[in-house]
Amino acid sequence: MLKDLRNIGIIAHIDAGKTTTTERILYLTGLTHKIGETHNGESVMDYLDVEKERGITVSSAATKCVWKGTSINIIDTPGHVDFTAEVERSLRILDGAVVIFCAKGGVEPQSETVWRQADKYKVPRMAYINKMDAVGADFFRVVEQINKRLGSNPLILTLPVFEDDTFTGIIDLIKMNYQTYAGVLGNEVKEIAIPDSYMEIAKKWHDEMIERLAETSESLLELYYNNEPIPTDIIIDTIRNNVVNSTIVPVICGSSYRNIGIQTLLDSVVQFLPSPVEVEPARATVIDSGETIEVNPLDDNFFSALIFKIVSDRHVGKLAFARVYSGVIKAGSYIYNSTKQKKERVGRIVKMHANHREEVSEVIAGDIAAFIGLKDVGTGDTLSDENHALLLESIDFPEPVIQIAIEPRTQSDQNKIAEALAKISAEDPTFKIIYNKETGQTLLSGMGELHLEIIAERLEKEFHVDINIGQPEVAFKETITKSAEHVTRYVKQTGGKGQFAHVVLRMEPAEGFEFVNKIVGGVIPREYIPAVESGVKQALEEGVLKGYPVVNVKVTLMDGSFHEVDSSEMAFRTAGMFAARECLKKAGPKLLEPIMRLEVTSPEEFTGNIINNISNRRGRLDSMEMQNNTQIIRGFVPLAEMFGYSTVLRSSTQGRAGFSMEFSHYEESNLASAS
Ligand SMILES: Nc1nc2c(ncn2[C@@H]2O[C@H](COP(=O)(O)OP(=O)(O)OP(=O)(O)O)[C@@H](O)[C@H]2O)c(=O)[nH]1
Ligand SMILES: [Mg+2]
Repeated sequence: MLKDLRNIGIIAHIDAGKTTTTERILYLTGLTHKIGETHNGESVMDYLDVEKERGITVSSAATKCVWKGTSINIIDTPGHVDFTAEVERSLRILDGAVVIFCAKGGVEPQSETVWRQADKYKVPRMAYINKMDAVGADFFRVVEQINKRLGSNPLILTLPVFEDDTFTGIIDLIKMNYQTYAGVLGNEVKEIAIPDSYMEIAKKWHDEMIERLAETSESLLELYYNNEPIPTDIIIDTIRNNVVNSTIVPVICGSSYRNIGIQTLLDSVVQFLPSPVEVEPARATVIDSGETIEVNPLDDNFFSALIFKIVSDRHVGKLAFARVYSGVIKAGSYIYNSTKQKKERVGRIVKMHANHREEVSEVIAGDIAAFIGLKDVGTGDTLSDENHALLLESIDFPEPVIQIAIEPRTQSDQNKIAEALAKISAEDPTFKIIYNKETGQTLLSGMGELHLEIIAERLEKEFHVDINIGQPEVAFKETITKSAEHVTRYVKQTGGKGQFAHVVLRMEPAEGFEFVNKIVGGVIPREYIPAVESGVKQALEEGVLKGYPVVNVKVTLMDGSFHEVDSSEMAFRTAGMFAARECLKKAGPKLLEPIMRLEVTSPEEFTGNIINNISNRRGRLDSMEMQNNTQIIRGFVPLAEMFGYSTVLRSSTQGRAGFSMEFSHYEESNLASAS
């Protein structure tokens, strides 16, 4: 039954305990028999070698478990900013999220980022305040930050209990009891009476919970006014309705490391987060009519699914992870990839349990599975019925901002490298490869230094290629500031068959890239138009200023002519390329550079120093705020100025300030010249 299914993501800043929590879930739902800790490199969710070595998650991992009769698909995501795309793709296809906060660190900049990502995809969510066992844990402070900094409406459902300063369990404000844990790794929940010393605070927060819920439900309000007991299922239903509409964020707490609170977390996922039938239906465009429709997860519907992740597996080849939005797909059947406009066969279908697979014969609407056997498939592709070809909304990925040059050490590495890079880039949409024909170098661009470091490490360890790696550099881009036109006549008569192509292009500033064909009356035959577009795209790969990729242009093919004998696709591609390059020169080309959002936390005494330093780095201040004697300084800085910042900040503040930085946007560069 679809109502007994949950598709959820675990999202948070780095080290909040996402993987630790997921490991506990696997243990309690009987999928693993021992718990693997991330810091020992034994987690089953962090199964890549680089993850085990570093104790961090770099790639989202999916797993499926069953809790009290409800199936839960869980995606554990990475917290580091460099892997934000992993969060993006997961949130795009999930129905709910558990946002984890560290009881000590509270709402960190990256917590805000993942929160906004969840807002963007309207993902209903609940909050789990983890690490209640840690020194300095402060439950109520984090709740307040969830309210103030995230602008959301937290509703406390559990309270932490400490015995002799040790975190021992939680008070369930719905059941009004005290839960402690016994048995092997906390697998038994003991539900006992609330300790006397906690009775008053428990009552206070129970009443507050009921009052707040009464504001949102008439049936609950009526019982409340008449002083009648309120049945648990009415409380639960009311919370769930609020969660689905994102009007309330239930907050629970625990310590995953100490195995406290996980059962309540699982109960909450089942009780409060929506099933695939309770969320807003997905929207898709019907290819034939261009009309937008809602896709409902009914099994007798036509088939549609979105590919959200590609993993190349040593044994089975490409694994394409899909969320099925409607219909059913059986192993061995044909699908239509409406993004690539290709028919392909789904050989086998598997359900993932971290790195272990279970083969299934079919997958139904609302569920998540991985397909084996698709060849030409990429992240963001829609699969559908050929007779009802649909396009689901794809996934947005941020642009890479940092690049490094790599060189193979030997000729044999040269051959291996291209294949390895192709595999990595098929998995990772934020990783781009540019071959520089002149220098023979390969430029890898990605989201940050850690991202590229990990790719280089995978090349050496997983693919056994020896490479020399250059220093990280900023990935600039180019754009234009005004419109321009150019006429190119590409004519060559050198004996034999000549070449002829004549195009008139217009280029203007735009959002993203757009190619418009305004040719009428067949002055350029239809079959040559894609060749012109491909020539234009080729020209845009290297801008006319410094050879950086050109973005944000609209190119219109206005006019042209052809020759019965001498015209060819090749000639039109070349003409398109020439014309686009000339347009670029005339259209006021400008360099764009990545601007980062910076947040520095520091003791107040260093504020002046830090602000000066930001402005010396061509940065601008955005806001300042005091929080518990800590100054928080937020601003925007060009990435090009930020290499080595951590050392400077450390030495100028005696190591007492910290910072975080993430990509914000590209901006016109006022650098005289970029390297
Ligand atoms: N004291 C304490 N430590 C915890 C708790 N939960 C997790 N940790 C520790 O915090 C560290 C990070 O935990 P992970 O589960 O790897 O964190 P994560 O959120 O998956 O991190 P990334 O995937 O790298 O973003 C590990 O050393 C954990 O053992 C907890 O409840 N209490
Ligand atoms: Mg992790």
